This record gives sequence, C-alpha cells and structure tokens, in this order.
Amino acid sequence: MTTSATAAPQVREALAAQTIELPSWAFGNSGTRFKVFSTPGVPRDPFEKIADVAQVHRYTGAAPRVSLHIPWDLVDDYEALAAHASDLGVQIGAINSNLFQEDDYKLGSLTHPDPAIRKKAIDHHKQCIDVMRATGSTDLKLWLPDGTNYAGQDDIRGRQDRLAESLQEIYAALDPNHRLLIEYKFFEPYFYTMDIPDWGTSLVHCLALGDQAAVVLDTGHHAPGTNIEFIVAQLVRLGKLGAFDFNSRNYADDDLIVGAADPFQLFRIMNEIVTNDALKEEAGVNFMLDQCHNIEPKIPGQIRSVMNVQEATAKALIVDREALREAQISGDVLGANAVLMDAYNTDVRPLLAEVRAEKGLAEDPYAAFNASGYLDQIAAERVGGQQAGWGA
Ligand code: PSV
Ligand code: MN
Ligand code: MN
Repeated sequence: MTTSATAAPQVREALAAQTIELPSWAFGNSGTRFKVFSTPGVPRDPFEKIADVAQVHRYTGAAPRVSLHIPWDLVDDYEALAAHASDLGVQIGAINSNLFQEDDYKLGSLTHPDPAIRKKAIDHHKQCIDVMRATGSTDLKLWLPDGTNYAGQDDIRGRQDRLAESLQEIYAALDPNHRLLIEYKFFEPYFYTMDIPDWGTSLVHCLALGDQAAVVLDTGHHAPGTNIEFIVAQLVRLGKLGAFDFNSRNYADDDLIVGAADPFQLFRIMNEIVTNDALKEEAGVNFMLDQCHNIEPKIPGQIRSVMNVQEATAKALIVDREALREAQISGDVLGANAVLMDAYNTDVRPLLAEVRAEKGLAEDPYAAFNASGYLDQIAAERVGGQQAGWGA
C-alpha cells in the first residue's frame, strides 16, 4: 500500500504541478430561485473577486487562474484587470459568455429563428474575444442555454443548423492561439429540448468546427446515473476534452462543493484522467470549478473544493497501474477492482501535506486561511457586496 513515505517522486511532482481554475462568480452572493443570502465581505467588483481568488491561490498554491463571466465581470479596462490579477500572482483564465439573461433570447440566442437575434448573440462572443485579447485569456467558454419547452415549438433540426452556422462565425473570429470550449447540459432553463444537451452534440459541433474547439464537461449537467468517467475516457481518447466544470450534485445542477456529494465519482473521473495521461498541461484539459456557494463562506468553500480535487487526484496517482493491468489481462475481476479500491481507501492527506510543505505552503490550507483573519478584514472593509450574477 502506498503511504506518504513511499509515494513515487512522479506522484509528488504531478501533485505539486496540478492547477485548478476558479470561477469569479463563486465569490459573490448566490442562492436559489427562493432566496439569495448575503455574506459579509463579499466582493463589490471584479477587482475584489480577483483579490479573493488570490487568497485561495496563496493558501493552496494550486489556483493560479480565474474564469470571468461577461457581463457579470464588466469593467472599463480589462488590461488593468489583468494587471491587477498578475500583481496578485494570478491570471485570467476562460472567458464565459452569457446568453441567458436577456429578453431577446427567450426563444433562443445562437439558434433563434430571427437572424438579427442570432447576430446579437454572435457579436457578444466577438466582444468576449476582445476581452480575451485584452486579458491574455486563451479559452472562450460557451454554455448554450437555448432550447424549447414544448414538442412542436420549433424545428429541432433547423435549430441545429442555425447553431452550426452561428458557431462557425464565432470560431472564425478566434485568434490562432484561442480555443472555443463548448459546454452541454441536459435540461434547464428549457425542459423539452436543449440545443446542446449532451457530450455527443457538443462533440459533433466541435468536430465540425476544427482543432480549436473542444468539449467542456460540467459534472452537474448529466441525467442521474450517467457514467461520467466513461465520457471522460471517450473525450480524452479523441483529444476533445477541453475542460471540466467541477462541482457536485445530489439532484440536478446543484453546483455544490466538488467531491461533496460523491467523492468516489470524483476519484473515478480523476482515475480516467491519470490513466490516460491527461493530467499534464500538454493534454489541454483545463480543470475548472463551477460552483455557487449559497450558504457556506465563499473563499473557504473554494479552498475545500481545490483540496478535494487534489485528494481525488492523489488517490488516482497512487493506483498500482501494473497490478491493475495484470489483474485486467488475467480476467481477475475482483482483483482489478481491489487495486482501485486500495488507492481510493488510502488516506492521502499526509502526502498532500508533505507536497505543500515542500512548496513552502501551510499543510492545511483551509485551517491556515481561516486563521489568517482575512474574512474579518473584508467583512469590515467591504460593504454592499455583489450578487454572483444570477440566482443559481
Ligand atoms: C450553466 O448551468 C453553467 O454551468 C455554465 O457553465 C455557466 O457558465 C455557469 O453555469 C455559470 O452560469
Ligand atoms: Mn458549468
Ligand atoms: Mn451548471
């Protein structure tokens, strides 16, 4: 059994190198359709959100990037925002577009029957690409909220054709070093069809677009019972897993702390990443969080998620691959499963504590942050913090 004393140097190196991108919207007030609770000290603008991101990075050493959401993170000067991030030791990551908060988009955005509405949605992405240029971001992330509520409401095939055309225009506006990351979600905000409901639809559009397009897998966006690690393996195999939106869910798109609802699923996902060599930067998988903290404090919530991803990764890295292969080849069903379970059942917290100490970090980032006094300081300094952007 692997313990912190016997973990291979490659395991330590991989853990020390792992990075996780944080969502700016996780730092604002958030809630459900019933109530948005306020938390003292939440950021009043994107600059303060980035200051909070930098705290997560300061204590974990693993969160050097922040995803922005446009227009939630609207500022006059994006170069200044990027410079502010860099001064605090972090960078701007993916730029998320927003197609779900305008009356014009009630019947669709990139799929809307009216070309003028489609143009408006396409132009919004061109503005996001300008933000990418100003901030040095290389990922444009598109979650399409379009869909229909009733059979016959619109032509399913026609909407796919319009979507393909709209995506072509957005793709054509990218710079050569940019990627278009296309997310899917099986339901909500529409309840009969979604225009990108699943990884297959996202992949079909990505393949039609070209090498700069890849799929985003949000762990909360599948029907209950879906085998997410299978999707991971298939997309990695095709070189089309562009990013994760990590969160956890018990019922629907719950956006809870990563690994809270089902840590074993998170391990199985990271196992596919590790065994397919997709942890290294060259594999092009951006490990992002997509969470909304409704009742828990924001910065500690993000720290907890980062630590949970690290623990699942460490468990995946210590799987005895040779023993697993032997058991698989010899048809030893229970033996193969036992190899995985041994790794899953290992307490990797001492190993991660050592890896952090080697980087000069606190062994327990969560405790160290809580002891720092930062939450009291921002509660005193910031009055009238922002809502995350929407109620979910
Ligand atoms: C949609 O549910 C989603 O998961 C998309 O990733 C958005 O960008 C994010 O939520 C925040 O709205
Ligand atoms: Mn998401
Ligand atoms: Mn979601």
